[in-house]
Amino acid sequence: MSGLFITLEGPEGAGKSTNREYLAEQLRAAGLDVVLTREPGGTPLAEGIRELLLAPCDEVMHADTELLLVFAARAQHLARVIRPALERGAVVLCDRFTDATYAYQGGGRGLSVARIGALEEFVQGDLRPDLTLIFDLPVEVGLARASARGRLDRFEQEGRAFFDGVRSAYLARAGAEPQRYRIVDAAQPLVQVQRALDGLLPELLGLARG
Ligand code: T5A
Repeated sequence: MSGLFITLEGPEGAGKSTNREYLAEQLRAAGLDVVLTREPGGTPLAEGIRELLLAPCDEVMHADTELLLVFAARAQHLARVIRPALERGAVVLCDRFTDATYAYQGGGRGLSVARIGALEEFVQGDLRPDLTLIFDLPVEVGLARASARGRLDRFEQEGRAFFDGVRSAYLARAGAEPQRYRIVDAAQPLVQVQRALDGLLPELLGLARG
């Protein structure tokens, strides 16, 4: 596939949604075909699965159910959006992908890396992001930002230990494969976060132009 697959990751309230628009604008301004999308979601069917995953629910969702729903949404998203875009040579900018599964279902829920890896292989084959930007910030700062928006979703209602596990899993993955990850300090004021993204642009443009 000739396109470029970039994913944006990080804990709750890290600013991924805010900054994905900014990054997409910069890449489009440089003349690139950019597909901006998100997980869970990205197609009508996968957005339906997202609603199931995020809606607070009286019945406790089993961790395996959650894992399978995440990958069911991903299979649909890959087939309908990500693979076709990469095949035509576009830059796919995706707000969360499988690193979020390792962080939330792995680091947060405690599911094993082997279990997640088996589904990753099944659903994605050898497709992995070319580059992943992790928006990192202290758990309490991200949760305060998310809470300020009002009603909390099913994940945002989790406790501190869950989010500590999420953040640690992201940082461990970045540490284990530094060539694929770039860490952005997301606790800074927005204007500084965007300056940091500007600093990454030459690398992104270089990768996109091959
Ligand atoms: N999930 C997802 C899994 O469990 N497994 C998986 O495999 C996948 C793919 C998705 C949920 O699904 C889980 C993880 C998630 O819990 P989501 O809505 O995509 O949910 O993800 P969230 O992290 O919940 O999205 P948020 O909107 O909370 O976080 P963002 O997108 O990182 O943050 P953003 O941009 O919305 O900003 C949050 C607030 O902070 C402000 C913004 O204005 C906004 O109000 N803000 C800043 N304020 C000060 N300084 C800055 N630098 C700021 N940047 C943003």
